[in-house]
Amino acid sequence: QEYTGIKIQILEWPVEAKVTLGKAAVDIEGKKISMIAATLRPETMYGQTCCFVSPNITYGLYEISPTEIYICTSRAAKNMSFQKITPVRGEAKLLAEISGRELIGAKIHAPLSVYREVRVLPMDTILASKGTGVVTSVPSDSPDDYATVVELAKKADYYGIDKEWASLEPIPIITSPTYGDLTAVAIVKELKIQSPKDKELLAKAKEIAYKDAFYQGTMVIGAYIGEKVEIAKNKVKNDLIAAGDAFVYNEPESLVISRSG
Ligand code: ZZB
Repeated sequence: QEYTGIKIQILEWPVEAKVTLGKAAVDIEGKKISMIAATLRPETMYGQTCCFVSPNITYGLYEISPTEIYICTSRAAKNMSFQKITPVRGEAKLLAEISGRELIGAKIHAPLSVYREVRVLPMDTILASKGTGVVTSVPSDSPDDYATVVELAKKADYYGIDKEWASLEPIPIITSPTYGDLTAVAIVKELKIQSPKDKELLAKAKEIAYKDAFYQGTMVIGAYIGEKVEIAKNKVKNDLIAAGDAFVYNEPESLVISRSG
C-alpha cells in the first residue's frame, strides 16, 4: 500500500506534552516537529479541519535530521527507516515517547488546508497496525472523519476538548454528480450513520466515497480546479512533496490489516 505521509507541524504544545518532553530532556527549541499522517487522498488536503490521534496509542518522536523530528508509531518509524526517510538504514532514533492523549489540543499547521491553524483531536477507531497511527481529518470526503467530528462536537466535555476545535465547517473539495460537493456528509446521511461506532456502515460508506470521488469526482478548489480527481490526485501529491510538506510512505502488504478482516 502506498500512502502519502503528510507533515503536520506542531505550532503549540499542550501543557501535558511539554512536561513529558521536558522529562525526556528533548531539545525542541528551533526544531520543526511534525506529526506524520498517512493518507490515500492527498488531493483532499485542502479540507483538513483537524488531525486525529488515538488516546490509547503511544507515539514516538524520531530524529530525522538535526533540525527535523517526526511523530508516529514505532512500527511506522521502523518501516520509514527502510525507505531512506531516516538518516541511517534500519534505524529510527527515538528521542521520546508520548501518549496520544497528551497531544490532544496541540495547535498545528496542516499543509494546504484552508484553515490556517487546526487542532489535534482524539479518534478511538485509529488502528496502531496501519499507516502511522496519525490520521488527518477531512470531514467533507471521509465518512469516518465526519462521523468522528460530529461525535466530538456533540460530546466535547466528555472528550475533554473545546467544542470549537471539532466544529470547523467541512470544505467543498470535490464535486460529483451523485453526491454533490460534500460526499462524506451526503453518504453518512444516506446510510443513516449515527456514530463512529457504526463500523460496518462506515466501511461501506468509505468504499462508496472512494469510488465516487475517483471515478466521478472533479476538483472545485486549489491548483487543479476543474480537473478529474483521478488526474489531480498525483499532481497535488507531487506539489506537496516538492514543497517539502510530504513524502511517499510504503507499507508492506503483509502488515496491512485488510478491510474485510
Ligand atoms: C485523509 C483522507 C481523506 C482519507 C479522505 C480518506 C478519505 P484504508 O482505505 O482502509 O487503507 N487512516 C490512515 N491510517 C489509519 C489508521 N491507522 N487507522 C484508521 N484510519 C486510518 O484507509 C486509508 C485512509 O484511512 C487514510 O486516508 C486515512 O484517512 C485513514 F477523504 O486520509 B485518509 C473515503 C475515504 N476518504
